[in-house]
Parts: sequence; structure tokens; C-alpha cells
Amino acid sequence: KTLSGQFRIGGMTCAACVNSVEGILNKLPGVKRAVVALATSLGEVEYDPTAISKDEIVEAIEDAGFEAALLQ
Ligand code: 9UX
Repeated sequence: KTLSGQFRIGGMTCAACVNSVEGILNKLPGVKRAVVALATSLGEVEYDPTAISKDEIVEAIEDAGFEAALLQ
């Protein structure tokens, strides 16, 4: 089973930030695919809900020094 979550990510000011956040997300256990867009400050994450929760994804982004809010 795969669910999809959308997150608003604050604090990304250059393309390297995007790569950093994508790298962090894609290494999280349970995350199958993560795509982050600088222009919209949005991240889309496909994940296995038995392995990770949306709240844990938010926490991982914030632990990396960015702000994160769950959209859906
Ligand atoms: Mo760019 Mo982001 O120089 O954490 S990498 S601002």
C-alpha cells in the first residue's frame, strides 16, 4: 500500500536546498518517492503508511532545518 502526502516546505532558497530535502526524504525508511519543487515550496511524498507517518515526514524535514506543514 502506498499513500501520497503533500507538504508545504519553508526555508528553501536555492536549488541545493531542494536537492537536500529530496535526498533526506528519499532516504527515510518507508518513503518510496519524494519530489520537491522550489517555485511552489511544495513537496509530494509517496510512502508506505505501515513504515512512516505524515507527522514523521514533517519532523524529518524540520530536523533538517526547514519548516514543514502537512497539506493533505
Ligand atoms: Mo542554498 Mo539551502 O546556498 O539549505 S543549499 S540556501
